[in-house]
Amino acid sequence: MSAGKRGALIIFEGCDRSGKTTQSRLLVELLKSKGIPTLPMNFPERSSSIGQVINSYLTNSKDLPDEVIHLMFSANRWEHMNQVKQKLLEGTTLVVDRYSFSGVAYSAAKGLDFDWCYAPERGLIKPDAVFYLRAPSNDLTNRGQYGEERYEKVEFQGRVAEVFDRICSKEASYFHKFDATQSVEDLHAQIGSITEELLPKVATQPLDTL
Ligand code: T5A
Ligand code: NA
Repeated sequence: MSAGKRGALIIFEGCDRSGKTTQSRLLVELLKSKGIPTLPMNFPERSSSIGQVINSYLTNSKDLPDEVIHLMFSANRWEHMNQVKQKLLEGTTLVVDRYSFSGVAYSAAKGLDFDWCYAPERGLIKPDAVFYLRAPSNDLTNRGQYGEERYEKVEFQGRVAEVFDRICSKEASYFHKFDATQSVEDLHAQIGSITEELLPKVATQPLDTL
């Protein structure tokens, strides 16, 4: 890509099994097929030492106070920020499965204060677009492997969805909300065309922070 043109930071958000991984993989394939430098990422990034603690928490082998695991999820994003910034400035578009909004939604759904949850996310690179895959939690329980991790309970997922909705209204300028019960192909077509319109627009804009 020519000098001065940056990549876009694109995020997928939504409840467990809403289809984020499926859609982010398809979007990465589409952009790559058009010759656009693109990399997938996901949070939590479970391979770092912080990520390994998060993984043992999520798989129920380790217990931590709600505040502590919240800050670890945030620290897991912060430890990758230099890399994110460098890739974007090099012209690589990043397609990221979950980000700060999952951090806020899951912790606020447990009863932690919304603003307290948002505070450690301030200063992270602001996404150019968030694709929010929304579905009633009852519609997601029959999808593969539901129920194996700590948060995969219908009632809890309902509260998570309420916080995602609240964030979506507050951050409406860059949130795109989709009915996640649509077919994989229909969702991909809509997400692909929004992304292709977005990339040239943001390429000359400076990076912003949350
Ligand atoms: N968390 C995360 C926090 O609490 N704080 C944080 O800061 C962060 C970043 C792990 C957990 O961590 C929490 C949230 C999570 O509970 P994770 O590793 O991203 O997060 O794992 P999950 O989100 O639980 O699970 P998935 O990522 O596997 O769900 P996806 O990616 O939303 O769904 P996907 O694409 O894997 O699809 C699930 C199933 O549905 C089918 C797929 O084939 C698959 O079988 N499917 C569809 N079926 C019908 N119609 C469609 N449109 C479909 N799309 C996909
Ligand atoms: Na996922």
